[in-house]
Amino acid sequence: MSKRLVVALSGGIGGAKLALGLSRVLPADELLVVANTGDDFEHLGLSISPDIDTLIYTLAGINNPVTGWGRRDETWSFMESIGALGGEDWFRLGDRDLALHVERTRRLRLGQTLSEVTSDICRRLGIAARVVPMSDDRVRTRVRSEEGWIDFQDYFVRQQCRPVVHELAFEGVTLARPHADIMAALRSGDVRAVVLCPSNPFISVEPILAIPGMREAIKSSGAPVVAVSPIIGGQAVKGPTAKMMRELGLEASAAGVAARYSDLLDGYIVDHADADGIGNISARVTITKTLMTSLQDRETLARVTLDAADALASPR
Ligand code: FO1
Repeated sequence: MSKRLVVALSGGIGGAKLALGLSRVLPADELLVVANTGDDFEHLGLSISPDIDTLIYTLAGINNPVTGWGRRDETWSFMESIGALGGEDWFRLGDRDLALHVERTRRLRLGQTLSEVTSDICRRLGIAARVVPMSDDRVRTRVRSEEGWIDFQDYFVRQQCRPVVHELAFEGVTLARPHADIMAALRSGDVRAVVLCPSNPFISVEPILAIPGMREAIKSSGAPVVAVSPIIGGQAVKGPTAKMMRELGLEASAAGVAARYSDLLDGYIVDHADADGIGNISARVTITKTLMTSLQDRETLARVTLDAADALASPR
């Protein structure tokens, strides 16, 4: 049996872009996207899963192309009204997006798991690839700044990443069980590649890798592990990756991200802008254009990533 399943770890907007590219170059039953849930939080009495939603809106083609998160063609009546009532309006919830949070919250309260809800929503949105939360157990990324420990979305959105990050913690991760479908896939002996999407390593990928058993299952899957650098020219395409790396005392570079993944990587996809400084990492480096602005870019980067994995898998 030829290895045919691609398992992609994704969080944030960059991750969703590559996941879309992968979904367009692979048959639906050959892609399983593992969604980060460390960014989840309770807000306005709702259970909100930003990285799951960014992923499914993107895969369904209804994401907001400007922000990357939330839905396109949105209206904001709810936000205007909640603000007028003195409610919290710093986390922007469009009217259509709000329906998803309300319905997810209702189902979770009925005892459905996050993955059950996610799977049904994907079906209703016509998404054929499998999207699986990293765990159905609660994991929450928290940030220690000058003012002590704060919730991730408070840091990322309400405070616009201004606080200096001294430490990150994934609350609950040591007790979290990796989703059974992910472990079954990784143990199937059928995995073509494990792809670490171009997301912020700290907030989007490491919560997934920190789940007990996940790293080991990836390493023993027999599949090449290929990461796509989220840094281009020493900067993150979006978000606080480079700032966070500097504040955490790490080299804010493509090589710095590779060092974070250290022994896990077999392949690393790096932008031309970072080709010089990448020489001496152990993973096999592929230099390409990693900035994804068009749909074609997403598909091309997905193909380059899969080709790199296939080259690593085939005997030299
Ligand atoms: N990010 C923002 O910078 N501002 C927002 O108001 C905001 C609202 C929002 C609503 C729903 C959703 O699924 C994501 C949203 N995000 C917003 C993005 C989110 O905070 C981040 O994309 C992830 O948590 C980090 O990757």
